[in-house]
Amino acid sequence: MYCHQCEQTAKGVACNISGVCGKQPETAALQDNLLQGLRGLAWYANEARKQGKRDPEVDKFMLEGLFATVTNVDFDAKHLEKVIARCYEMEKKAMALAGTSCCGIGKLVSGIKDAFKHGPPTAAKDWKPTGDLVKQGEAYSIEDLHSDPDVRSAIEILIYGLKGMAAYAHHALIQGKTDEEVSAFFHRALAATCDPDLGLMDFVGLAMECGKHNLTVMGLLNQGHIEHYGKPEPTKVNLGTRAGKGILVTGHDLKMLEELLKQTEGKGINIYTHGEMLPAHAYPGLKKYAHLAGNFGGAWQDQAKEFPEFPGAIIFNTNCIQKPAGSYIDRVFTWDCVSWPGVKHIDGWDFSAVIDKALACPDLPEAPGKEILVGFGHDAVLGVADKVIEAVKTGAVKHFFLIGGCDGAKPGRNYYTEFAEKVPEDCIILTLACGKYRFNKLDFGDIGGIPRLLDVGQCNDAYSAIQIAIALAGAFECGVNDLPLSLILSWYEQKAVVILLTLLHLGIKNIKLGPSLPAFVSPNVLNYLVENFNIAPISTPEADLKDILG
Ligand code: FS2
Ligand code: SF4
Repeated sequence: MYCHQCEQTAKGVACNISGVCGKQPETAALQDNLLQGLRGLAWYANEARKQGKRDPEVDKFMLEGLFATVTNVDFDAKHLEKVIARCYEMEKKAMALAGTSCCGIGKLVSGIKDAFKHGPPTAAKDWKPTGDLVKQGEAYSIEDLHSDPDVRSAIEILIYGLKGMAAYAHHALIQGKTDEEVSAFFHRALAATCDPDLGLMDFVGLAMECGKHNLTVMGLLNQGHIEHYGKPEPTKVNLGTRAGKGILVTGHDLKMLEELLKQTEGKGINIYTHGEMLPAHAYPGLKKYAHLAGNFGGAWQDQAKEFPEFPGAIIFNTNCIQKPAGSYIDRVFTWDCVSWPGVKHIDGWDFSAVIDKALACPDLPEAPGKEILVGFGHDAVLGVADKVIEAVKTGAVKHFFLIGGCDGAKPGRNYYTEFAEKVPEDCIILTLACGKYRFNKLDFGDIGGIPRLLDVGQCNDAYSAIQIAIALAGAFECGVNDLPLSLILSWYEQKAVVILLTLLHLGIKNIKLGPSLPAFVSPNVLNYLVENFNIAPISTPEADLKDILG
């Protein structure tokens, strides 16, 4: 195996024995096999689209297939084999749509010969999942994407961006939102990775375009959430527990939470959020359920420590899952794209197995905890825009810091806690995603009634943070880069990669990124990012604050 798609990759180079995340060589090979299949599928689907033909089933599968390869999502070899089999079905569909036979011979229909001039590289074109899928997967490696390390780096950035965008597009689809241009881009961009004639700047351009489409996708997801659950509003969330049965929901999918809330109503079960589900409490359409009791625990990497302390049932509706310990594995469920071998899996919307498990588990104690504030999406923040603008004009607020992104297990992430603690008292901190658990229980006070810590939401709510920045830039009649706003980002997996691409697409400069730089960014590609966007690795909170505030 050779995987370096996430921040915790072994020795900062690559996981090549087994994954630091728990991914075994067998599942790594199956994911490589799947990616190869998806590239071939994309190539044929892209050819079909050039002829005005598309199939929503193929489009939907592309999201599921890519999502299955995102860090901390699918660790289950049997499940991955099924996804690969489905990929082959979809590829045959796409081939038929494009006018080729499904037998791999590549029978060309007259009139589209030019479109097939190059064709996907042999391996992708002839991809056919037969025999030993692990062995077959071992023959494909991201190291073979291109012989030039810079081109390979740019292709990898594109592929990881597509993976992150697929996760968000999948959530948006569950909310009933899609965009044809985005669906077409998935195929066009992944098909491009099969084109031997493309060079470095082609892939850099496609990566930036990926950032643009991801803004659309995050916007669709935001729209879906608001249409279904109302605009997030500032809301206090209790961090303790209530006496009675409980289910802990972790992940990003709000629709899954809503269905569970409906199905548990009146059953004496309290629902708790974990990790990236925390912002759910701010939506009127979700907080109306009296048994949405509070938030339990912190970010994803603390699950092995925290889950044994939660006596009820636990369900993962997206990443980040870690190997469940024996003390709680029988209470864990995975849903939809998430899978772990030996863990009960649910597809669809019937959560009776989770409910039965929760009812059979011991009660949680009555132990009210501290309350924290969530719900500062763009509508809430811009609702008090006059106050915020006035505070900047009078000098009461000197600077805004967006300290956002993923949390992770590797050392070095205390930087973000220390940074937040050292932010001067006349500055406001915006935060989003799971990295905020490093500091969201600290007291930051307020400036003239504006809380100094504003939780914008989940990682996908980067969309909301962007809307806030654009509105402030409009109010101050300047560009976003001229605002008294600095972005201090933490990355871990591929959703963070695509958010970074979105920020770069918007021309946002001077981002400080940590805790370490991605192993898949080659020195020359890094130079390009530094020269064009002035991206810098984090150093120390003191030095970075001095650099930003002068
Ligand atoms: Fe956190 Fe994990 Fe949100 Fe990432 S819960 S690192 O997937 O997407 O951020
Ligand atoms: Fe290693 Fe991350 Fe890949 Fe897991 S996803 S194998 S931790 S690089």
